[in-house]
Amino acid sequence: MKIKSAEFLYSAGYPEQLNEQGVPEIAVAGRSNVGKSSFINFLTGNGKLAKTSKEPGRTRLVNYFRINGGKFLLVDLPGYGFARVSDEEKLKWAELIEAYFRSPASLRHVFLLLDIRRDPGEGDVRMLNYMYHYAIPFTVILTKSDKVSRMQAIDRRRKIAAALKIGADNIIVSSSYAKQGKEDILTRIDEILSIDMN
Ligand SMILES: Nc1nc2c(ncn2[C@@H]2O[C@H](COP(=O)(O)OP(=O)(O)O)[C@@H](O)[C@H]2O)c(=O)[nH]1
Ligand SMILES: [Mg+2]
Repeated sequence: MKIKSAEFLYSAGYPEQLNEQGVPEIAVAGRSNVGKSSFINFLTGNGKLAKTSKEPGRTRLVNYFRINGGKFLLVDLPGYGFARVSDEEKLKWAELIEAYFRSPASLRHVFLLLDIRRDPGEGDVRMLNYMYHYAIPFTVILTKSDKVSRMQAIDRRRKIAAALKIGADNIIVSSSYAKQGKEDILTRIDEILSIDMN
């Protein structure tokens, strides 16, 4: 698959604003600052599509992007694990995320992003549990591989696979900065979109 066009469609801040377009959706999840927005920009080849930030925790919205004129949507989910948020905001986040996962008619797959340098945290495990609970297929993407050596990357991939009790072949190593992993991810998207849902 080649991503030829990508455009911002809309944002949802509340469950009522989630709006299925009848087009397959692939969601991008992960803690704030893991590199979700950068990942979307990297994949689509549009550095300005999704807003990236040095300051974590700013995106509280579900952002929808239309790929190749509506072949599928990439959905940038609000991040978790940011320390400086109120309980009220955490609740709001959980309500929005659960509402999103609960109505998965169009949701085909989740890319769960994890920083290659960190062991999976509580929020990551909770996100994984959502996916098991709602039976949503997922692929783990390790981000920021430019921060480690090739040898370390292999080791981190194996360790994270063991920690999550998933197969290492369900984990793709990537770097938006070093432009690593794109072919594997696009191939995975092809596989996801080719699965017959009927
Ligand atoms: N070294 C490195 N930094 C990255 C990479 N991707 C994103 N970042 C940085 O990580 C920070 C958070 O990125 P962002 O995409 O906004 O994360 P989000 O909160 O998950 O959407 C920013 O400072 C990015 O420049 C990467 O592949 N390598
Ligand atoms: Mg973001």
